[in-house]
Amino acid sequence: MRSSGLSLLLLAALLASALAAVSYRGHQVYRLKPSEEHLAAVAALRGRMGLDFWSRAHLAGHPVDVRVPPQLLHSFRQHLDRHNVPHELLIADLEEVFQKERNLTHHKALPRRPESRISFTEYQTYDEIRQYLSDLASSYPSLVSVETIGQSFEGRPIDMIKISSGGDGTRPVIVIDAGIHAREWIAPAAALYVINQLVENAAESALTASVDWHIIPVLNPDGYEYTFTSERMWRKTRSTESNLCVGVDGNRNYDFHWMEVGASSFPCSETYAGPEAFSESETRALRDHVLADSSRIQLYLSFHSYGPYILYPWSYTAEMPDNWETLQALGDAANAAQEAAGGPTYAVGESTVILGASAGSSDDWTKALGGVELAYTIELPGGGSLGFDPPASEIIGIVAPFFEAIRVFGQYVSDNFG
Ligand code: 0X9
Ligand code: ZN
Repeated sequence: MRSSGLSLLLLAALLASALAAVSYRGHQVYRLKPSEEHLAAVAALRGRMGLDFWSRAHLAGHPVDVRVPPQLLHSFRQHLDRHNVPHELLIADLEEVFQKERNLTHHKALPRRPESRISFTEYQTYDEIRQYLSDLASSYPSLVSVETIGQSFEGRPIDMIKISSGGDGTRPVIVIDAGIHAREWIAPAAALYVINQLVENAAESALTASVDWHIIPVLNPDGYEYTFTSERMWRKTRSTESNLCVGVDGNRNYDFHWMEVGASSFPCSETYAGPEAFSESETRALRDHVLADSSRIQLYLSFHSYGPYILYPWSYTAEMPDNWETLQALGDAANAAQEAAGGPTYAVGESTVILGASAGSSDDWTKALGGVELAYTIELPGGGSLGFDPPASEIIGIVAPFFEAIRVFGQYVSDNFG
């Protein structure tokens, strides 16, 4: 009895430690500000194991934020000094940032607004998001349906909400996904806000009058869940094809110029492209949905963080796509509208020109092989001095102006294809 009680205790302790979240105690975040002459020194850091690049930009003049674990701090700073790379310390202790945020979230006890089923004063878990979508389907049966477009590696359903006010199934469609990168929490939050406005705000009904919206708020549910339970800074899927490291970068896994540039074949890299293109069930789910509805889909938006940027293909070359003038003008109009509503300035442009190359991304594939002429990756704003993680109190201030950009996209599709 005694020994079984003891072993139970032991088991509980073991379980607790296995489930305990990864700590970022002592991790610092630096903002590098490279000019042309520093780019090589910054590039040399990219391959270094253990450094976590939060910004993908690798062009002069673009700030690059890097998370540095304690054991690498010394050599990292040495490298910066040796090459005179301008930099500043953005976050002195990342765990403190997360700790503060957790305390706020636990103590907030803000009443959820009774008129809405969702709040934008906190980040939603995967289960809460599923519940919200299914509540909407029950409450608005003539406008909303929810489909599962696939299963994640660990077997979680990947939900897509279809918002359609009618028609005979030939209306133009806008596809939006978010959360392929697990830690970019503001992206699913923005997708949820779009859903919330399109469905629950009667004043926005013009946006659904002649256009259908297919929105996947969490394309990488395993990774997203994992960032809530274990490792806040997890980016990739949770697949285990490789026995070296877990996960594949979903935004390098699409089969268009796969693995050619700006992607890694090393399984432990944050930009690991996978053992082959479409190795991940999550990217296959998006692919299969796009192909199934290809003739109707006029616009594709993939939500990420952080920028702010509105990017269009290509991400494998700096060459412009044929319709770049349309893509640029529409992106500019979207940016202008959200700016007028108090949002920040999104840099609008071709992805490789703005950020550098990253082949195998979803917008490239969707445009080139999915038959969708208008494809964008939108990098929502980060948390300023907090780097990646806008505190929950800032969600609404980010997503509400951003909706004005979505309105421009919706209006465009309605005017041109509706
Ligand atoms: O690296 C990425 O996948 C994106 N940046 S993130 O910080 N969210 O990881 C940039 C994607 C740029 N590529 C395309 N627009 N295709
Ligand atoms: Zn991303």
